[in-house]
Amino acid sequence: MFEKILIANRGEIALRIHRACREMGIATVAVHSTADADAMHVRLADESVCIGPPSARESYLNIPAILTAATITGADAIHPGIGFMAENAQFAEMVEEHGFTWIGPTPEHIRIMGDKVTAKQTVVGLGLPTVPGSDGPVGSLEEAVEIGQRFGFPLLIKAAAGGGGKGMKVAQDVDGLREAYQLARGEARAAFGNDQVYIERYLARPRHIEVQLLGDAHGNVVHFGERDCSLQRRHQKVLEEAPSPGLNATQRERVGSLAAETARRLGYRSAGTMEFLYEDGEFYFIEMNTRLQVEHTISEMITGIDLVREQIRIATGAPLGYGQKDIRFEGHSIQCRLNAESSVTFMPSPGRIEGYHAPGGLGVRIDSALYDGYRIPSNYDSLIAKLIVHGSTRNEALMRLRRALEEYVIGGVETTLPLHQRIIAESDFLNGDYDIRWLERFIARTTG
Ligand code: MV4
Repeated sequence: MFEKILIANRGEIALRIHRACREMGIATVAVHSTADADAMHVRLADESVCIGPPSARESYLNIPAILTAATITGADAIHPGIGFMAENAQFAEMVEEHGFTWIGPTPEHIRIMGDKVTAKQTVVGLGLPTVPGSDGPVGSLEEAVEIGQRFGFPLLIKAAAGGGGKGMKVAQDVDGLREAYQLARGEARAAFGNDQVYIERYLARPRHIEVQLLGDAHGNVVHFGERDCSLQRRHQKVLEEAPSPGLNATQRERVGSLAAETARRLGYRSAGTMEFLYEDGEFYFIEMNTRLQVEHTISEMITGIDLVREQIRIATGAPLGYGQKDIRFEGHSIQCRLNAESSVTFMPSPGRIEGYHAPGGLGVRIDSALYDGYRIPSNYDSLIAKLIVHGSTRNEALMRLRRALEEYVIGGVETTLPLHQRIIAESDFLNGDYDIRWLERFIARTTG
């Protein structure tokens, strides 16, 4: 087992990883920017190293500084957390070249899934259903028009280097396609330095269903069920739940085993997530995330398994030690992401926390690095806390969520807490009747 892990991240996820390390008797090294000198992830870690100025590019993305911090502290392994270095294949390689263990998937798997065209071609080859469309990159306008004639409209043009919704353009007809094709390529070139695009049939009202996976270095893969992440605003997830209220037991079993079987054929190692769109009873793979995710928590709540501990064990070469049949699914879990931003305009609201009371009690979990007096820097993501509830049924989880949201006090900054209160009062949400369009429509309808 590792004796010391460097956590190359900040905020709630750095704390989350620290907690798993602490339970396993592993010492932790925090890295931080000058803006985070007083951060909770630095306070709790056994050691800390300042790796640069506030700008993420010069600190949390600063490869030489992170590797130097690992060297001088004598860390055995590096956990990248979420974002920053987590899906950087070159960094994963450098970590290993410098003699540290990378707690994550192989650089090869990170690379394959980082290119959405290669990812799609790879999983199609392994038998996963995907959205009908181009078989690969679409290199010319003529080719795009030919696909339009073959598949019909509406179509969606996506950037190969995209993901997370960046660089997508909808086309309603051939004229729209000509325009969207050029626009999409231009935007992709500007955003990613790669103007490769591909085309899919546009699904109008799907749900976003993703499956949590874990693979070990011995070819074993298990899944931890699905999460419904349809409630998003501008491609940022807002509220997630597991299991999905939109699937029955047969559909649930189908998407779970499809994902696990594909990951097994890939030889996938570590934590990963396969994302699907679900419409009219069909699942379509869209992307795979080769990292831990912010919403891994709700899969932990319904299975009782610590996914970060498992990631660490797997990185040592240990086998999973259990199979799919050993994973027991119990109850329902919901996560609300609390951001330091206005719940009406969504403008960021950094500043000092004045007055902090976190809810607790049965079935309530808070993953947050907040404390009273903490100053939220303006340099990073606005996620400040995750409120996670668990209940034996969806109704029990909702009952606890309503109570916990009422109890939560985060003073001094604006947060999205009121948005969550409004969402969970809606009958569509209570009925589990929503898709990827629902939240933006709800916000438009209720805030004008
Ligand atoms: C789609 C789609 C409709 N049809 N693909 C958005 C982010 C990226 N991961 C994939 N995305 C979508 N791909 C086809 N063929 C609609 C979306 C989409 C979306 C997906 C999941 C959750 C929220 C979303 C919001 C807008 C668009």
